[in-house]
Amino acid sequence: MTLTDLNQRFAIGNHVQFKEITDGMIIAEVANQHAIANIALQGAHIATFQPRGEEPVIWLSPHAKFAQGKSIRGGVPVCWPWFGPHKTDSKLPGHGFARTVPWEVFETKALPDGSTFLRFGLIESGVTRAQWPHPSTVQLEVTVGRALRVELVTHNAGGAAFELGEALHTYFQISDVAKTTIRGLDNCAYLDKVQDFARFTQQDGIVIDSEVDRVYINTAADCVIEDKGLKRAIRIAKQGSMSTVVWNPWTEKADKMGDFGEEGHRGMVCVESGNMMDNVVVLAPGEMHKLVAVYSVEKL
Ligand code: TA6
Repeated sequence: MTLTDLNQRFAIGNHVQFKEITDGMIIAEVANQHAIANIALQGAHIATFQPRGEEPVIWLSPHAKFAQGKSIRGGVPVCWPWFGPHKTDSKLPGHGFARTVPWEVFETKALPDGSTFLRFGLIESGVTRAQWPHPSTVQLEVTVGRALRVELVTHNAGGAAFELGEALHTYFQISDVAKTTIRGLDNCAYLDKVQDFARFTQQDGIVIDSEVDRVYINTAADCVIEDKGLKRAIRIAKQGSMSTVVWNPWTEKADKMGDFGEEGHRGMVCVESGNMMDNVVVLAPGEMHKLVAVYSVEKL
């Protein structure tokens, strides 16, 4: 669909407009009384979200590359239909292919409370089918309001069950890691990627003073990012998710990745709602699975 077609069919006054940025990348610009947001059609990737009168809630690297087939550093990358490395084929992309392939717009709607609803669907192709032979659909439903609600909906359209790994790999903007504590995972078991996935149990809040890369399992709990610098807390509420990943690459890893910017890792933390490792989802034929995350700001 061309940019003109997109705007003819799905633009909503000055609430939703589609723009081409670089390299043929198209984004949906969303602006309403509650918030502003930008969503790239590639990967249905929410790149920014900022409630009016607040600092941005979602972090986007100043060095994020908006290029065809490349993952965008920051925002809400959709990890699907697997999380982390592919189980058997190391040549396949980490975190699945969904975030780097084209998605299409199915629906946009101005809601009665002034929020904006958008629904996207992954466009199947030879590229996706070669990596994922299971007949299935995946859609992302986004509601931009005072809070940001994201729903990742998978449907097994085939005749055989498949195993699904997934996550909303969300980067949150913070004042500084030294002023931030992540709460909600006390007494929760986790696998520590930094220590070869050894298993531990979380005691108290999570303070980040080195690389943190942990998969918390069997938890449906909300998380709260307490940011003393911005005097705010970001609440991450979720449904249909039994795993939470907490990640900060710290200096060495961030420098190696090359798209965090100078000390960029200090201004972000990933708290990712998903289902992976012990919590992968087995979807029976005809079954649908919904992963929901809602991001909201509270005063500290
Ligand atoms: O979610 C944490 C993680 O799995 C880290 O281990 C690191 O690989 C991160 O994802 C970033 O992955 P990406 O492919 O987006 O660079």
